[in-house]
Amino acid sequence: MEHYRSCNLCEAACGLAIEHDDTTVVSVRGDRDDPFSQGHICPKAMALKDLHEDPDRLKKPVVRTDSGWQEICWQQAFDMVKKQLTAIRRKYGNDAVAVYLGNPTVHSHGALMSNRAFIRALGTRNVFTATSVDQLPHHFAANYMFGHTLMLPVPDIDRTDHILIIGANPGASNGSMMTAPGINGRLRAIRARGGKVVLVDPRRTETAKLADEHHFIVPGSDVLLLAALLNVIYARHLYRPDRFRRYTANWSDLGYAVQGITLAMAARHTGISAQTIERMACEFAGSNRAVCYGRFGLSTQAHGGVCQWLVNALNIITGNLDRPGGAMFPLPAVDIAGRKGTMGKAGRWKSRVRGLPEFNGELPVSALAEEILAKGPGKIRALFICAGNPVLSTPNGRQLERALGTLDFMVSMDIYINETSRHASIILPPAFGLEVDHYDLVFNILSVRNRAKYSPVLFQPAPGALHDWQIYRELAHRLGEHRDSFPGRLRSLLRRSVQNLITPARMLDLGLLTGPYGAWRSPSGLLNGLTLKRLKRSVHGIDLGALQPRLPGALFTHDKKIDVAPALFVDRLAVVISDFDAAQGKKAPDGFYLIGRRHLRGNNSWMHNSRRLVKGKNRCTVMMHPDDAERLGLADGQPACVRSRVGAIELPLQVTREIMPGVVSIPHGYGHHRTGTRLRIAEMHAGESVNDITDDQVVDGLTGNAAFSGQVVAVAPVPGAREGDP
Ligand SMILES: Nc1nc2c(c(=O)[nH]1)N[C@H]1C(S)=C(S)[C@@H](COP(=O)(O)OP(=O)(O)OC[C@H]3O[C@@H](n4cnc5c(=O)[nH]c(N)nc54)[C@H](O)[C@@H]3O)O[C@H]1N2
Ligand SMILES: Nc1nc2c(c(=O)[nH]1)N[C@H]1C(S)=C(S)[C@@H](COP(=O)(O)OP(=O)(O)OC[C@H]3O[C@@H](n4cnc5c(=O)[nH]c(N)nc54)[C@H](O)[C@@H]3O)O[C@H]1N2
Ligand code: SF4
Ligand SMILES: [Mo]
Repeated sequence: MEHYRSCNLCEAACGLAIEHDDTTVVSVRGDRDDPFSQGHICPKAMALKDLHEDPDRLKKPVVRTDSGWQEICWQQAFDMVKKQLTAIRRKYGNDAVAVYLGNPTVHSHGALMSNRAFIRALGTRNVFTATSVDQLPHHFAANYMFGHTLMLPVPDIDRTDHILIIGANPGASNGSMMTAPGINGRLRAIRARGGKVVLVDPRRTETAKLADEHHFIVPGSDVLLLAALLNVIYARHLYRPDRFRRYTANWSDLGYAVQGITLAMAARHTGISAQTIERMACEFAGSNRAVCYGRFGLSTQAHGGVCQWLVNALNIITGNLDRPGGAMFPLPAVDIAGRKGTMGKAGRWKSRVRGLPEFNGELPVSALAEEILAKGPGKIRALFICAGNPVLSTPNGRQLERALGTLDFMVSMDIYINETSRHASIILPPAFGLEVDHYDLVFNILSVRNRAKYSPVLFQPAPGALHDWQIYRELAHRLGEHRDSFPGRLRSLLRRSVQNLITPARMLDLGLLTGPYGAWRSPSGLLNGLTLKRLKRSVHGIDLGALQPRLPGALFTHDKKIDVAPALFVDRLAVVISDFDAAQGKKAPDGFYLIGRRHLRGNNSWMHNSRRLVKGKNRCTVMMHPDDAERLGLADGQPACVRSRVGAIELPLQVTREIMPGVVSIPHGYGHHRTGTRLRIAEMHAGESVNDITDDQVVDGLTGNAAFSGQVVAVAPVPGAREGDP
C-alpha cells in the first residue's frame, strides 16, 4: 500500500510516497505526482522509518527517580507538572518558569495551534525559542520594514536571472526560509536559462559547485559588502525608482546612510576586491530579474540584523521586491500572519541580567543560562522545553548544562532522552512523525510557489499516546483551572468543553475556508474553493500557482509604505563602522574565525540515532586551509584543540582548500557521548559539540541573535597526539 505525505524534517517539504504493510514502512521514495517537489527527496526521508521504529524513542512519560527513569501514566505526569509548576509560581512569581521552544515546533501545526495558550496560562516573560540562534534578524527586518514579523520575502528562484546567495548552503540544507524542494535543480535551471548564480561564503561549499562564481569572505564582514554594493548602486544611479517609488519611503536616506562604508573599507575587511564588489553591484542591478538571498551564515553574525535589512534594501532599490524573479511574498492558503501587524511588539521588557531586548514576546536564548544561574529576584527556577536540545544548539552549551542542573524543576516534551532532556525531572513524549497528521502552516509562507497539502496519519500511535497539542492543552487547562470554588470549577468545565470542539483539524479547516483560496472567500469559492475535505482528496497536494505581486496591499505598515531606512537600523551603521575600525589588525596569529556547517545526512542535533544517516566517515571535523595547517605544524587527521573564552574541544583536523585561510569550520549538533542519554546509536559516534566553545556573550547588538559566525578561536595541536588519533 502506498501513503502520500509531505516530509516535515526540514523546510523543503518534499512529497513522499511511502510503501507500507499497515504496520511497517517498506520503502520511501519521492512522490513524482507531488506538483511541488516532483519526486525530489534526500537521504533523511528514509530515516523516518528509523525514527518510527527507534527503540530509544519514548512512548510514555518518564520521570527521574533515584533508580533511573521510570514510566508513569499521563494522569500522574500532568498532576506532577501542575503541582510543581504551581508551587514554583506561587512562591517566586510567574517569571520563575521559563519556556524554550525548539526547531521542530515550526514543523508541527498542532504545536503551533496550542502552545500560545499554554504560554499564556504560564504568564511568563521568560520565553525563548530557537529563533534567536537562527533567523531573528529576518523577523526584525520584516517587522520594521513591512510591519509584520512574518512578512518575509522569498526568492522567486524559478524565474530569476541572477541570484546572489550570501551565507546559505542550500546544497546541504535544502534551502531555508525558502521552501523549494529540489533546490539544486532549481539553481541549475537558472544557469541553464542563461542566468547567473553568485555565492559569497567563507567555505567553497556544496552550493559553490552549482554557482557561476564563488567569493570567499571574511566571516562576519558581510555587512560591509552589502553596504558597499548599495553604495555603488547609488553612486552610479543604478537604482530603479520607477519600480518601487509607489510603496516605499526614505529610499534616498538609505543612500546617505551607507555612504560612510566605502568600497575601500569593504574590500579591506571582507577580502573581496573593490573591483569585484563593483562588478557584483553592476551585474546585480543590471539584471532584469535579480534577487539577493542571505540566510543562516548572514543572520548569525555580530551585525546580522543590519545585514538582513540591507538584503531587503538591495532587493528594493534595484526594483526587485515584489516582482517575478525577485523577492516575493507568498500567499498561503492558511494565512497565519492574520490581519494585524506586529510592529511595536519589541523592546517591551529586557532580560534581567544582560538587558537583552524582548522581541515579539521572546527573549534571546543566549541569555537563558545566566537567567537561571544569577541569583536574585526574577531568577528562573523551572524550565519547560518542547522540541529543543539547547545544550547542543545554543552557545556555551556547557554553561547551560550546569544551569539546568541547578533548576528546581524541568519538563521536556521530547521523544528522546538526549543531552538536554536528560536533565529534566519529567519527559513527556508526544506522538511523532508518521503517527501524526501534518500541514505546513509555516513553510507555506516561505514557499517559492503557493501550495497546499494535507498529510494524514499513517500509523496509529501507541494506545494512550497523546499529540503535542493535547499535551499543551491539558497543561494549559490545568494551570488555568481553579478547583477551589464552584464558579471556578464550572468555568473550567465550560472552557474544556469548548476546547474539545476546537481541534487542530477544525482550526485548519476554518483557516482554509476563510483563507485566500477558501470556499467562504467568494460565491464561486463555494463550488471549488479550498476546504479540508477537498484538500484531503488531493493526496499529492495542490499547486496554487506562481507567486504574485502583493504590494502595497499586503503591507502591514500604517501608511502602506516600506520604510527603506528605519532609524533603528541606520543608527547601527555607526556601530558597524567603529566595530570594524576597532577590530582592525587585532586578531592574534593563532586566532581563526569560526564558522559552522551542515551535512545533508544530519538535522541539527537530533537525527544521529539513525544508523543509515551516521554511517561512513566521521563528519565532525575541524576544517582548515593547508597553509594554516602547515604554519601550525598540523597534519590532516591529527587531533586539534580548538579553544575559546568559554571552553576547548578536540577534533580531528580536515585539511582542505575548500576553506578560506584564517577560517575554521566545525559542524554543530554533535557531542552525543555525554553520559545519561538514551541514544544508543548516536552515542557511539565521535564528535564534540561546537557550542561548547561558542560564546554566549557574543550576540548581534541589535537583535540579540547569537552571533556564531566569526567568533575568534585559537587552534593548536593536542600535546602528545599523533596523526590519525581520534
Ligand atoms: N553552532 C551552531 N549552533 C546552532 C546552529 C548552527 O548552525 N551552528 N544552528 C541553529 C539552528 S538554525 C537551529 S534551528 C537550532 C536548533 O535548535 P533546537 O531546536 O534546540 O535543537 P534541535 O537539534 O533541532 O532539537 C530538536 C529536539 O526536538 C526533538 N523532536 C524532534 N521532533 C519532535 C517532535 O515532533 N515533537 C517534540 N516534542 N520533539 C521533537 C528532538 O528529539 C530534539 O531534542 O540550532 C541552532 N544552533
Ligand atoms: N541537512 C540538513 N538540512 C538542514 C538542517 C540541518 O541541520 N541539516 N538544518 C535546517 C535548519 S534548522 C536551518 S535554519 C537551515 C539553514 O540553512 P542554510 O541557511 O543554508 O544554512 P547552512 O547550511 O548552515 O549554511 C550557512 C552557510 O553560511 C556560511 N557562513 C558562515 N559564516 C558566514 C559569514 O560570516 N558570511 C557568509 N557570507 N557566510 C557564512 C557557512 O559556511 C555555510 O555554508 O537548514 C535546514 N536544513
Ligand atoms: S530535503 Fe528535507 S523535506 Fe525533503 S526529504 Fe530531505 S529532509 Fe525531507
Ligand atoms: Mo534553523
